[in-house]
Amino acid sequence: MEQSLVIIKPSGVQRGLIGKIIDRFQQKGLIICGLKMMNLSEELLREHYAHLVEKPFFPTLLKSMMATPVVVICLKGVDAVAVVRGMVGTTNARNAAPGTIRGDYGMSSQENIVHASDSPENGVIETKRFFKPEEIFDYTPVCINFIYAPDELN
Ligand code: IDP
Ligand code: MG
Repeated sequence: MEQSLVIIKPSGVQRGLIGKIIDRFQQKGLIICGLKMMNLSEELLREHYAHLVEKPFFPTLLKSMMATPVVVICLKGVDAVAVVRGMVGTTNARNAAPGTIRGDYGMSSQENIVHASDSPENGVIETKRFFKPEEIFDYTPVCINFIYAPDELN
């Protein structure tokens, strides 16, 4: 199964959406294998957003991501990265489809409520970036055979 790293950003924390966002992923059938609140350092954000450090909006993005603690979540599932990205919606929340987290709760490109890994490789890298090994839990929900058919669970 794939891992996806989700961050409930300060925009989601301040807007009181932590519970609603976690609930959506649980209801979908994704398995929560890590969950905690933390403050993000500039050093960690420069690594996490390395592809954006030269962008003009990077200083305000940094400030925004450090405005309050965030909630980091590691989700597990078959094709979890694509499933979670689909549930999150496009970067600019104003254009995000209704039914997605950004589409339902956001009005901004920057203040877009959540982060989600963009590839299976980054799901693994980002989980290691935000969680210690002992903070990730490998367990199987008792209802696993009602989430997936046997042939979907390799
Ligand atoms: P993603 O979060 O949808 O994967 P990325 O391009 O990886 O989008 O950008 C990371 C984050 O940087 C976005 O979620 C958003 O908070 C911020 N960001 C991206 N593009 C812009 C922009 O044009 N203006 C302001 N903030 C942006
Ligand atoms: Mg991204």
